[in-house]
Amino acid sequence: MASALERQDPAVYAAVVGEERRLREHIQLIPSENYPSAAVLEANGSVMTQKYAEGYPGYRFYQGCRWVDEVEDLARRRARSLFKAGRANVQPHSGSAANMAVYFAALEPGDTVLALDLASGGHLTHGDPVNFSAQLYNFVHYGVDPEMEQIDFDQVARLAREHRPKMIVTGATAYPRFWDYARFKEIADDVGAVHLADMAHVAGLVAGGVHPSPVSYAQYVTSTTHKTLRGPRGGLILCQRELRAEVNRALFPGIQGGPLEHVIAAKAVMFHEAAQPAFADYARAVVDNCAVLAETLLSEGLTLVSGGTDNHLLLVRFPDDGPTGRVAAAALEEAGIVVNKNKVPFDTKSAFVTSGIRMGSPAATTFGFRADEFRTIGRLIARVLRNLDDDAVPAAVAAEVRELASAVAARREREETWPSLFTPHEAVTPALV
Ligand code: DSN
Repeated sequence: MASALERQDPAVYAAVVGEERRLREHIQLIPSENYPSAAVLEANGSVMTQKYAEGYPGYRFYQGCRWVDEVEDLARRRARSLFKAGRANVQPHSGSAANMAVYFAALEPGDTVLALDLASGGHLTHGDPVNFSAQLYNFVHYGVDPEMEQIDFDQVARLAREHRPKMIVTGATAYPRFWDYARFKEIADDVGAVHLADMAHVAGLVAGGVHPSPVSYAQYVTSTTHKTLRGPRGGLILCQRELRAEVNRALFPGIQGGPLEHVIAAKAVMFHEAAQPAFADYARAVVDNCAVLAETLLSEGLTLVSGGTDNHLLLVRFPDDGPTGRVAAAALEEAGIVVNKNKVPFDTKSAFVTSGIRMGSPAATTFGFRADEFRTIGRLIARVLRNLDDDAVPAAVAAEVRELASAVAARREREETWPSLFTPHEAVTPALV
């Protein structure tokens, strides 16, 4: 029996099936993506999408909220317990909304904020000129030092003393090293700033105990829920108990209307999964696999920003006379290896071109790739990058990638690895086969 979607809307159905194939046949190395479990997907696709529930559990503007209250409360409690946080708000639709709510709660327009610059790995919402954050607040940026390509704490301290920011923001979208949150707290305390730790990239590593937690060093912690945490797309705010009322008000009614209760249900499932001992094994494997990928790329002669990685991601820097990130990422996609072009510290090329590519291990580790296979992936990447002028190479590598991915998927299914992932429509819809 064909699915409702297949019968009713073949065009959308075909796109979904195409995406499922891409997710099974290509190697996903974009470090901000992951494969959520089948249970997370089920909650995300549930009837909870239907309900208007403006407000918070127990204080809603609509009747009929018994079950969405239940699920949102569960999500909040699980988030607090997972990260040992004072309070949790699970309503942000995205990381961007989570950051905006914290800015609205803690700052006045025009206030000064100190954050990591985009070329050093900072997020758009950390004061990139094209983003609302830079338009509403006076962002000053710290960066990495040119030698080590790691956070330059002397610069952070100097800029903090010079500009007396009201807030210091930590966290990045492309920084391959640990965050020393304690050191940032010292600097923030020295100048009377509050500390917002945006742990979007490393939240799953924090939950799994393989990256320091910012929670006791920051008044506010924001995150997305779909990266290393492996949940549905969305955002999260954690804060100290006494800051809760302002944060909640800033998000709703300040920024958002009705919460996405289906996504909140899926977040609740994800928080439960992330609290399991097996998730800590997953987080450890993510870091170990990324280290293997880094070692392999280095041994193949590539240059990595900061010389390597402590976490789930790495950045390849191309020399001035080498390929651009745009060309390299496109060639790798043709070879079935999905990465993204990315600026590297002190990059002179635009964000559309770039001198680097970013990749990481969270999604491929969930899919079932192990250390040896990450070594193979590293070699395949190097082969593509060494032969950008040879049109035959991407297709040859793509065939190897398909074979490798299919062997890994078969092993995953045979061993029933936790958690179970999506079942492709081909497997449940005989009409398609
Ligand atoms: N765009 C996101 C990323 O890929 O890292 C930033 O959160």
